[in-house]
Amino acid sequence: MQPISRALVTGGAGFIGSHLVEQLAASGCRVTVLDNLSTGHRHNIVGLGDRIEFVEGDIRDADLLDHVTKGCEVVFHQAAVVSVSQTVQDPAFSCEVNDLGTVRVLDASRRNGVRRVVMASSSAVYGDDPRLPKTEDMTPKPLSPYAVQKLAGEFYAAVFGGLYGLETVCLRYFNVFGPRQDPSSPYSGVISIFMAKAVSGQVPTIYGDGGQSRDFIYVKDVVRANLLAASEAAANGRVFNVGTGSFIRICDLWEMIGALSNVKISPVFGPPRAGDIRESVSDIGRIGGLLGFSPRVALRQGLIDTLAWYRSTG
Ligand code: UD2
Repeated sequence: MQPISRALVTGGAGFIGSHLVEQLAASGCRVTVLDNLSTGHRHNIVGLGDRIEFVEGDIRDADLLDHVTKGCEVVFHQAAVVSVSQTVQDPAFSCEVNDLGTVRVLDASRRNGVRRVVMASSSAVYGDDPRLPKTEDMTPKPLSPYAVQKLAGEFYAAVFGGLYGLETVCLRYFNVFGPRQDPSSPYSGVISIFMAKAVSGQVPTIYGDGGQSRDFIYVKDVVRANLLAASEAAANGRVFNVGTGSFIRICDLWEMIGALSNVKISPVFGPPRAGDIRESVSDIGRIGGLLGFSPRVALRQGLIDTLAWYRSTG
């Protein structure tokens, strides 16, 4: 992998962003973190080294973006309204952040000679297409403002490549988990919620019958996918799934977390969540073939490491 000398990470104080910042700084890269701290936390990047500059601000601020993209080789665009439900409740606000903000990131990048922008997209763009696994050439069927916004970001990325020659790569994340994922909202990732319940001996709620499946990928593997996307020539202009190609059902997930944390708590079952997708699993042939990516952290090991982190902070 080519070393990156200078990078901007939008949303760098958030869950995925902060792991990316940590890895970039460890490889010798100078990193600017742009985060408005709406869901990120300063403490996520404290102590990660003196190569990191933190700028508190918003991706809708064009002047600020102009300033922070100057001299950057790569921009990792992670900042977004990440809750699907929040975009359902407030489509206009989330459109401003996720669409206008993304256009501003791309625009500042091309004006300041950034070589490549790596963008966080989502498996949400597939909607409930019943065909499995999800391959990048399926026609997207967005079911929420969030999915539309992420898909629009992908199209803008392609257009900025075609019109201005800006290199872009879009990564469709499946369900990402790991340390620093905040369990405090009802819309937090299920693993963060289940971990918090297991650590505090509380009863989890499973929405629906628990038979729904997800492809969970450990955050450090997602970081590696980002670094490959930034450096590999073959990535330019492409969209990639970032998952493991495997899945687990939600009821089995709770059993596994219960066993790893030595708790025997039966979950309660609530009504299915509106808009919940039943089955989700990625095909990772494209990212494997073009970028040589395959996940290294098995679900069980990732859960063990994540549990240790929740124990240490809880
Ligand atoms: C994930 C992403 C979302 C979007 C979407 C694409 C997260 C946090 N969200 O949403 O941003 O990309 O994928 O489709 O990664 N569940 C329970 N009990 C709980 C919490 C959740 O049963 O306390 C279930 C939930 O009903 C769902 C599954 O667990 O079936 C996963 O839920 P999630 O919120 O972690 O992620 P998801 O797939 O809805």
